[in-house]
Amino acid sequence: MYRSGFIAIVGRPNAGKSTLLNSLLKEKIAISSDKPNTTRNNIAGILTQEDCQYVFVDTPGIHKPQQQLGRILNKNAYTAMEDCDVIAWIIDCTQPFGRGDTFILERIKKLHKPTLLLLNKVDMLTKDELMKACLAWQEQYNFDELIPISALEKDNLDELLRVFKAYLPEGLAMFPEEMKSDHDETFQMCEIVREKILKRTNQEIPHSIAVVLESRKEDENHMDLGMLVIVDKPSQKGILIGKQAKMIRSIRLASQKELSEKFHKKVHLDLYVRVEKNWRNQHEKIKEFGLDELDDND
Ligand SMILES: Nc1nc2c(ncn2[C@@H]2O[C@H](COP(=O)(O)OP(=O)(O)OP(=O)(O)O)[C@@H](O)[C@H]2O)c(=O)[nH]1
Ligand SMILES: [Mg+2]
Repeated sequence: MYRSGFIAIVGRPNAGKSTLLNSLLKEKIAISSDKPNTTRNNIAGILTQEDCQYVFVDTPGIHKPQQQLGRILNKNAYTAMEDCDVIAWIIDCTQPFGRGDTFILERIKKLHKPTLLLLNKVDMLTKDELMKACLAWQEQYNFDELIPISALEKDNLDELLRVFKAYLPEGLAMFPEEMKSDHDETFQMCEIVREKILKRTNQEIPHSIAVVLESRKEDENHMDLGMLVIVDKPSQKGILIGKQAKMIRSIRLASQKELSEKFHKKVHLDLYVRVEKNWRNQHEKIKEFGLDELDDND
């Protein structure tokens, strides 16, 4: 019997959703970082096996929104939960159940779908601590399964796949076997640059940037890319460029390196920084930067 279906990977920011997606696919599909709300779009990772096609959907971390962008990020995650066959709620098991979790749990209760709780980051806990965490989480809800994993160390992921399969409906593959993700190259390129920025900046800057591809020219061995980095305050532009342009240079070089590796070509990247004041509260801008894919104007 062939099985196929959608598994929504949801949870609070920083729980390890994107790391898990990449570990399951054995390929970098989504960017990750230690900054909350790294992921902004729903990103499918498709794993096709002999008797099963898993469509994992990485989602933005569900959080208390401060801006319109935040509300749209939550909406993206909620939509994935509504559209999936199985919910994989991933939690950072070094953190106790908190207020942020109650919002997610309320949604889960309403959906009446198979829900697996993935206790992630077990590499940070002793066996005793893990046991206590499992007991504490079990009290919150009647989960179909509790599975301890380490997305980073790829611990217990074979077991996780085995369990997921049991909850997927019978059905044919929905995507061609060679298809690994539902996002195009432009998206992946911009995300690589955004990740390099997230890793080098702090506080408001990681949340305030957007990256847009302006130009792409290439031949067999070379690729010339021009990208726009949007910030939402003039002061952020200075920080991003840095003293003697050191910061932007470091972002550019690290991005070029990864882009060259990924696309098997020598990449030359130009970066321009532009201020779009308060863009995170403007729906038109959010859409323009590709962050509201659902576009139902709420
Ligand atoms: N020790 C440990 N760290 C992990 C594990 N999984 C993820 N991390 C780290 O946790 C941080 C957040 O990981 P992400 O995968 O970006 O988290 P996310 O849930 O996608 O976060 P958002 O996209 O912001 O919602 C990164 O620094 C990861 O390296 C794990 O199993 N063990
Ligand atoms: Mg993520």
